[in-house]
Amino acid sequence: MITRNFSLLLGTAFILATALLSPSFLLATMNEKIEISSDANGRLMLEKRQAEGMIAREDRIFIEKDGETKVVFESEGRAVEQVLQADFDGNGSNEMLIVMELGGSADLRELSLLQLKDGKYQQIWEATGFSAGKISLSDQDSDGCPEVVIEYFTDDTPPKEARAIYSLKNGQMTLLKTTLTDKAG
Ligand SMILES: [Ca+2]
Ligand SMILES: [Ca+2]
Repeated sequence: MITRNFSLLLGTAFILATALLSPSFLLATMNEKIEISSDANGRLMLEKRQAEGMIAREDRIFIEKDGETKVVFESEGRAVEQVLQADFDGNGSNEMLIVMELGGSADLRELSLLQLKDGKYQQIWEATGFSAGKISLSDQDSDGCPEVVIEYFTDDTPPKEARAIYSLKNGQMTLLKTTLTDKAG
């Protein structure tokens, strides 16, 4: 009886080892490329990367043109969820709003805004801490440029639904207003 159980155990271990070493398991490492947009400047691509057995994401945003690749953003452990391109300040060129997930129980979002300066994308704003944040763009003050609208939950107990509106004016991202949208409260 003991011998049989032992051989069963060996058999299970063998199957497990085979599964772990098989190419299909190795391919579980995420490496997915998504085209965000494409114009005369090239193709803007998002590459979602996750090393085998790791939780942290090492995503990259890069521009592909004439077979050359130029990395414009690295997520450094965060997962890129959305990349929104719009002319937030009306200066004639599109900024890039990157929405990232930090993970964890609060399901926090982190935002990074990149602006084209001297032909290079540079981060001009970063914000964090929007629990279960949903990010959208709409022109809240009717000046023809979109604002960043963030619907999220506050860290009150119990959490309340809130909305924050950010606007890019004169090179500065500023909080226009925060309102509680909780109907129950
Ligand atoms: Ca702009
Ligand atoms: Ca506006």
